[in-house]
Parts: sequence; structure tokens; C-alpha cells
Amino acid sequence: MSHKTHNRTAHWQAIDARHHIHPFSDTAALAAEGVRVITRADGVYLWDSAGEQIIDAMSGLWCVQVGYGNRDLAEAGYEALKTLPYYNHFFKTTNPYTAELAAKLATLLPEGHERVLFANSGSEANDTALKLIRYYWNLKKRPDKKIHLSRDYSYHGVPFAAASLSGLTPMHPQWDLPLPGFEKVPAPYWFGAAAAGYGDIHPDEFGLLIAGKLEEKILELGADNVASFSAEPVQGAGGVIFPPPTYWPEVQRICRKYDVLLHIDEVITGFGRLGDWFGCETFDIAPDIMTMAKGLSSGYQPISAISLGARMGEAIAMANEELVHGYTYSGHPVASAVALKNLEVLEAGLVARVKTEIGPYLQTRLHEVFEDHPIVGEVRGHGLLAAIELVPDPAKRAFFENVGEAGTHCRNHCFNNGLISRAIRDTMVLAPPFTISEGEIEEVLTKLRAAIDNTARDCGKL
Ligand code: PXG
Repeated sequence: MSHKTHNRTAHWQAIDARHHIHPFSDTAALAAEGVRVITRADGVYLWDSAGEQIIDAMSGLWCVQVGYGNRDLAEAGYEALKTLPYYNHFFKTTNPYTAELAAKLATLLPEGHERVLFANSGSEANDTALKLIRYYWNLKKRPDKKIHLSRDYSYHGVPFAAASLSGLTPMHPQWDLPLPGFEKVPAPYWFGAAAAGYGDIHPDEFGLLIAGKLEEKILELGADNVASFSAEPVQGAGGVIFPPPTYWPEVQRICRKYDVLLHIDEVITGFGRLGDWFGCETFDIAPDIMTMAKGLSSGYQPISAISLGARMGEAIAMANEELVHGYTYSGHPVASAVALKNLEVLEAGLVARVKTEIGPYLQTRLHEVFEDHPIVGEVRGHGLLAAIELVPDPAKRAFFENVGEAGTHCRNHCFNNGLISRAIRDTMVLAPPFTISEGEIEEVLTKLRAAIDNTARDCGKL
């Protein structure tokens, strides 16, 4: 890192502190502490303005599937920028990049998903999905079907509707949310079952029991009033919650029985994170509507998509009226070109690599490294998504009294040692780029082990 850049750190920190309000951050505290300035990235590494190298085991915000610095994506973007930097799809027009992207997606999506809409973020995709669900039931002359169900600990984005749909409760009070018409059911969080009062229950039994709570809620509200159930195949930001194997089949049976549309949010699980193109494949889920973002472009450009299964797709495409919805940048040509190239790169071997090589490697090594650790209660994961539960006593599935403290300590130890991992309550999370090598996984594990050892020392357990 050049001397000049180093000298500018204080300048960037000062202007940022004065003028930039950060997402999900305490602005005053951050200004006092001094923000870290990330200046460059390559492969699985980031560099800050002081020249420190950081290994990013979170793929940014769970999105950089192909790793940083992919030249093919950069060149695809540059070509599109030169050829058609902008045009929209409102006025009876399309462009080759977006048309090709829609067609390519149709070959990868679950059966019957032939039609897609584009937006710019996961939040917009989910807001759009909720509007399309409303519209569908209005078209079907079922205007009472208006309530959107979703789960505790879910993350679906931050606009009014998507935040209302989200079940992470800290997302609500500042904004007087949730809006009316949003109801929650419990998450299939087996590790937390004992702490939540379900006792020492087998995962299979727990999966059925929690799916049963969805049925109870539908009956309580009246099936005629329930529009949809929204869920991530594996809950990401809520703590990397993998459902027991009994959960998804039962949820689908219930949705079909009560004619509740199933909306699957693949924003984190989509595009290979679990070793299949979509979590729907991994868990054999047949969604009515699906939303995706992040890995669609590996985060290189802001773009998201909403795909419609046969039932919704036909009804909406054949409604014989204008669809009164769309963004200035829906299906942006540059973002579409980059996404198209990204899918090519993923298809050329990276998704398969997650399934058969690097995913299994990470999972095996995680179990080896953290087995019998004095504060590790569970290691769970699949593909390149994993979670490590930090607990005071691994023999019991009970949490630390002051939830979040151990996680924050551990996250800080990681950060100070050049590793980015995410702490969700007291769960450490990994979601590295698909290009990560075995050697780089070893680096992540060495640093994470040191951080968890230090955390154990902090709380007197080592
Ligand atoms: N759905 C899911 C499942 C997500 O994880 C969104 C929707 C919203 O996407 P946008 O593009 O609007 O952010 C997300 C986003 C975190 C973290 O700290 C997670 C997300 C975003 C920011 C932070 O885990 N997920």
C-alpha cells in the first residue's frame, strides 16, 4: 500500500465520520472509534488503507460467490458500459443482456419457473414479491387473502414491507413496524429448542412440531385470510438455522392444503451457496414465487430477481392489463451483463466445486477443529455455509446469560487478527467465496480457532 494512501486514512475517516451515516451502525460510536477504510480486494482477501490484509470468510455480505477481482465479470461490465450504459424496459423495449439473463435463469430455476422480473436488491425483490402475491389473489377474486406469514429470526430486507416480513425483532421498534397484516411463526431452530422450552426433543420431531405451528397459525387467522408464507431455505442473518429434514416436506403439505402461496427467499442460499443452484433443490422445495439477489451477480453489480412458478406466472403474465410496478433500474443492462457472466463462471465449475470438493472440505475440517472445544455447542453447515454455536457448557444446549457478548468478543478477536467472520447473537458464521482454496480455509480455521480460544479465556472457560 502506497505511503500516500496510508496518509489519507485519517482524511477518509474524518470525512466519513462527518458526512456518512452507516447502515446497521451506531454513527457516533463509529466516528469515535475510527472506521476501517477498505481500499482493494482480490480473491478471498481485502486490504485496508493501512495496508493490512484481511481474509473475508463472509464473501462481503454473503454475496461474492466468485471471489473478488474476477476479470471476466469486470470486462463484461465494461463492455456493457461502453455499448449500452443504460436503457429501461418500460416503453416496449428490452436489451440483449436482460433478455438473455431471464432466459438463462429459466434454465436454472425450479420447475415451472419460466418468468422473472428484475429489481436491484434483495429488499426490492421481496417487496415486489409481496405485491405480486397480493395482485395474484386480487386477480383470483380472493381479496381477503392478505396476511403474509413468515418466521422468527428471518431476514428479508429493510423497506416497510420487507422489514415487516422480517422476524428479527430489533428491526422493528425504530420504525413502528411491523405493519398490519404480517404475522410470525416460530423458526425450526433445533439448537435453541431446549432453551425455548421444548425440552430434549429429537430434530425430526422438532421439525414436525414447528411446521405444525404454521398450520395452527393459518387456522387461527383463517385460511381464507392468509396470502402467503415466506421463508429462507436456511435462515442466514438470523443465525444460519438449518431446518430438520422433516420440516420442509411438512411445510409444503400445509401450504398446499390451505392454498397459501409459498414464497422462498433465496437471497443467501441461491447461486450455489449450499452446493446446488438453489436451496429449493437442496431441500426439494417447489416454490410459487422465489426471490434472489446477492450471488446473482456475486455482488459485482446491484441486481435482484423475482421468479414466478407456473401458477403465478400464467396469472400475472396473462392478466391482460398493465402491471403497474417497476424501477428505473429494473434489468439494468450493465448489471444484467455482469450477472450473465457471473452465471457462466459459476456454471463452469464453481457450484459443482462447492458441492463435491470445497464444501465438504470446510464442513469436515470445522468438525475436526472444533470438536470438544470448551465453548462450542454445535457445528452445523452445508456447502460453504456454516455456523458455530458458542455456549457456556457444551454438554447442555443452553445459551450464555448475556446473549451476544461472547459473539461480539469473538467477532472482534477475528477482526483484529485479519479475519472477517460474522457473529449472530453468540453464533459465529462462515460463508466464504467459492474460489477459496484448502490452504485459505486452513488460514480461516486457524484464525477462528484462536479467536474462539481467546473468547473462551475472556469468559473463564479456558
Ligand atoms: N433476504 C435475505 C435472505 C437476506 O439475507 C435480504 C433479503 C435483503 O437484501 P438487500 O440486498 O436488500 O440487502 C437479505 C440481505 C448480515 C446482513 O449482516 C444480511 C443481509 C444484508 C445485510 C447484512 O447478515 N441480507
